Amino acid sequence: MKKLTITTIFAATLLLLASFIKPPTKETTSFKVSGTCEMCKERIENALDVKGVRNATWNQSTQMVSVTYNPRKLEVKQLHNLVAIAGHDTELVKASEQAYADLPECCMYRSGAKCTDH
Ligand SMILES: [Cu+2]
Repeated sequence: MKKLTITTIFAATLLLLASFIKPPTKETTSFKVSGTCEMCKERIENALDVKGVRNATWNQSTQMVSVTYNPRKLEVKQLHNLVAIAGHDTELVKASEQAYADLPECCMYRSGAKCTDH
């Protein structure tokens, strides 16, 4: 009987420890993403609309995107890559020349473009 109790306590302790070691399923990260307008905002946020991302919001005036994601499914670097593939430079990953060239003219943030009509 006593042995059983000790085994139970041991198992319970292990379970408790395991629950602490497990990484969380929700984390929020913020990083800089270059863009010029509402169209950029939509493009950036759509690029981050993937499995494992709960919410992504880009702020035009601060040039920062805030992403709430599941760190068990995605790594921060992948979030940067998704944005870069859509044509926008992040503070870690630069968009390829091709991806950048595919942007509408008014979204070409590298040349200091500013959209005023939308
Ligand atoms: Cu734009």
